[in-house]
Order: sequence, then structure tokens, then C-alpha cells
Amino acid sequence: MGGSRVRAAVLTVVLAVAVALVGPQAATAAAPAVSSMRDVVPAPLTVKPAGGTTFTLRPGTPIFASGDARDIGGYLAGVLRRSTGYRLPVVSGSGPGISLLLTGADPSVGDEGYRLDVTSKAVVIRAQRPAGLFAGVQTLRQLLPPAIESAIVRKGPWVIAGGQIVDRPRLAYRGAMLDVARHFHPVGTVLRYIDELALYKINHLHLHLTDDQGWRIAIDSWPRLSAYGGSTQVGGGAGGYFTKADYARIVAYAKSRYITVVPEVDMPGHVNAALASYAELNCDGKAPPLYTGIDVGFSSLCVSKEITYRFIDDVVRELVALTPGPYLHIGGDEAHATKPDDYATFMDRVQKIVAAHGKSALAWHQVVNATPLPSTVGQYWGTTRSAPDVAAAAGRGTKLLLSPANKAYLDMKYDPSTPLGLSWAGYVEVKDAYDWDPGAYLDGVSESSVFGVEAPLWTETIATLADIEYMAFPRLPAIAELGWSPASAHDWTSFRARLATQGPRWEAQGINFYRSSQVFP
Ligand code: NGO
Repeated sequence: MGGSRVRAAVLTVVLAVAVALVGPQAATAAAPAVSSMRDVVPAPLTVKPAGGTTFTLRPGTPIFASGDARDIGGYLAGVLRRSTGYRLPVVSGSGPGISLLLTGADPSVGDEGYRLDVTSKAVVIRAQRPAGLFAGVQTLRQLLPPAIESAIVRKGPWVIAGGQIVDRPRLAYRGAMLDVARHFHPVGTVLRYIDELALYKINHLHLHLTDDQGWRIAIDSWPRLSAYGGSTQVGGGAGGYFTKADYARIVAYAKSRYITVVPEVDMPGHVNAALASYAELNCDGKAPPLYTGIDVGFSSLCVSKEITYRFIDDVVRELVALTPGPYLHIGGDEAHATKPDDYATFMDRVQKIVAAHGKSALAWHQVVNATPLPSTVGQYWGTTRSAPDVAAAAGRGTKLLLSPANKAYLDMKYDPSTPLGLSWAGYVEVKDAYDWDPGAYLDGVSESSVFGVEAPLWTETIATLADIEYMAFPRLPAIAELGWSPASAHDWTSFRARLATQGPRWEAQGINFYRSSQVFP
């Protein structure tokens, strides 16, 4: 009884809010649920709702998109047709409907920003570059009712609240990392994750392609790496690897979602799969067995052998040919089986190999123990705000990508009862993931040294797509917001309320998210 009274009270409030939002006319005719412009994740730079104005999607609503906007128009139509069942023709020209324009945006929105105007007649997204239009399209999805994300046709009406959003990212690099080495994750899983990253304006996918337990990318000049080195995984399962065609498909799909793939080959440690595949890569010439446990720090390439660098040059050359983006990740973490001097010698030489092939190196932050090239970006994965060596390198010009493990690691358990994940960096609830400022996180490192943020998902315990989703949602959107939204928008109470409105969207998409009591009480 008490419950029904509460429900009645909640209903009254919801109706009152609906009236306030959509105006009295719409409210008398069975008020459609209108998503608020203020609920977008990541929070846009500026939001100006136009109270009372709404735009309604109809079966014949045209999507105007030409030239470089055409593909994005097709993508938007694809998303909207699934759930509305509407025709939504993608056409050239202009008029009442949805317009995607590469003209008329203020230059201040930059390459990835956009302006979105919703009136009763039209939805217009303007950007300087296609990436900005794509970001605007992600915002538009969130302005529609959650059922818009359904894979099957649902009943409308499909109403969008009127107003204006002007938006652009805070940081250039907003990334997610997926470890396909500890457990192999097939192409379909990676493509789905790419679509999920795109929802939150993530623009880089870092693939951790090699580790002790598996080598997951075909290298023609060293075929046993994948054929043998990819033949198992943590726990002893069958493993697997990406052929070059598989990998090219991932890269192309990511590109269509304005996401750049950053491949990682971890060196000089985390290389047991390579050492097991080729005896000549070992200092003693003997190949160790394949490894299916979860220890770290026990393997090393042989720094003193020339064949090591021929091997790396071949791998880098073949990977570069598959990599349109500027970065190649060379690992460099937990090289406990490599002597410190050897580590520096090795990392310096490998950075030069990457540069010789025309790319910049990304590396875990231990690269500061070598001599980072000016183009090398260090990825901070420590658990403290004080990291003097890293801050000193930043002072000398090294740019940093921030993935503090006790904040940004998606493989940490939420709390002691989380069935998946690790806890070496602590438990990371949604609020922990959100409550830090990348621009002012590391002592002595200013925002100008911060290249971006990345949420890594290591997969020692993560075997399936459902596992990936459970760990990524809702923390991935938290890290995405830190990278995209202005520092002035940072507010847990607001974020948590906006995040809660994403839940029904994840349900509509079948995303297996963690129902954190911090967000969904
Ligand atoms: C560490 C380690 C990885 C583990 C991960 C698990 C880095 C950069 N190296 O992070 O090998 O998989 O923790 O959380």
C-alpha cells in the first residue's frame, strides 16, 4: 500500500515535469516521454533547452546529408530505422527534417565538436568535420526516447526536446583498451564494443594484441606467432587470433565510427607467447612452453641478440601497414625479467624502429626510465597521484595518457562481491571511476601535458562479451565524460542522475550492465 502511494506520487511528479517540458497541449494528449537535453552523457559544453518546443520524427522525415556527410546520414538512418520502422530517406538538399551539415558551424567547435539545433520543424547538426557530425549524431540518439535503441520495431511517438547544444571535447584522446591476449575476443565482439564506445564519443580503441598467454595478430614473416603462440589463452582454452583481413575489418569498422585503432605489441616483457613460438628469440635458444596462468613479469625478449630487433622490425612493419592512425603501442610495463639497463637500451631502440616506420610510440609509463622520444606518449597506470619520474618526464615534454588503475581500470572489481575482475588496485565503484580530474590529477603535471584518458579492460577473468559489458558499463561512460566534458561540468550528483537515464538505453540495446546502487538505487 505504501508502495502504491509512493508510485502515485512519483507519477504525479513525472506528469508535472512532462507538462513543464512539453507544454500543456502535448500533455493533454497522452504526454510522450521526452528525454531532457540536460541528460546527455558525456555532458555537452553548453545546453539551452527551448521549453515547450519539440520535434517529432515521422515515417517520411528526410535525413539531409550530402558529400562527406552522406555516410553519417546512412549510419543515423540505420540506427533510427531499426526501432522506428520508418523509411527515413537519406537525401541531398535541405528543408524540414534532419540535416547534417558540414557548413555553418562556429570554428570553435574544432574537428570533433558540433552544434545541434532542435526546432519544431527541423533538427540541424552542423560541424566543421565529419567526426563532429558523428559526435552530434550520438547526442541526437540520446535526445530520443530510450526505445530508439531497440533492435526491433517499437511504438513511438519519437519526440525530441527543442533547444540548442554546442559541444566540443576537452581532451584530444579518449580511449578504451581491450586485452584480446589473456582471453581472445573475436571480431564480432570487438565490433560490438566499438559501437558501444562510439555512443560515448570515445575516439581511440587500443588493442592489447600480445601477452604471455597469446599472440593475437597474424604476422606473415613470423607465422608461428599466431599459429602456435595464439593457440591457447588463460585457463587453457583454444585462444585464437585475428587474420590480417579480420584486423583490417576491425580497423575499417572503427574508422566508420570515427575511432582510431591503436595496436599494442607488449615488449620487452609479457612475451612468453612469442618466446614459445620461436626458440631463437630466447637468450638460451630454448623455447619455453605456452603459458595459461595469470602471473606477470616473468618473460623477456633477449635484449643482446640482433635477431630480437629484426623480429621487432618485421612485426612493426607489418602492423604499420595495417594501421592508418599515428600510434603504435610498444608496451614496456612490468619488465621485471629485464635488467634496468637492458630495459632502457631496448626501449630506446624500439622507439627508433617505430619512428623509422613513420609512427609515434605509445608506451606504459615505465618508458620514462628509458629516454622517451619527443613523439612518445607515456600511459600512466599507477595508483598514486605522486609519480615524480613521470612528472619529471612531463616537465621535459613527454605527453601523458592517463589510466590510473584505481580509477580507470575496467577490470577492477566494483566491490568485493563482483564476480569478475581483479582487485590489486582496489575496488572501483562508479563514483571512484568518475571522481578525479585528468587535468589536475598527477602532482606536478599540468593539463597541457595531458594528452587524454583511457579506460583499459584487461581480460584475465573476462571471457565473453557479457563479461566485457558488465565491467565497462557504467564505468566506461564515466571515463568518457572525464575526457570529453569541460572540467566545469564535473559534478557527481549531476553525472549520476544523467547516467541513470542511460540504463533504459542499455536495456534496449541488450547491454549487460552492472546495476550499481550508486546509480540505480
Ligand atoms: C597491469 C599489468 C597487466 C595486467 C593488469 C591487470 C599493466 C599496464 N600491466 O597493468 O599485465 O593485466 O595490470 O589489471
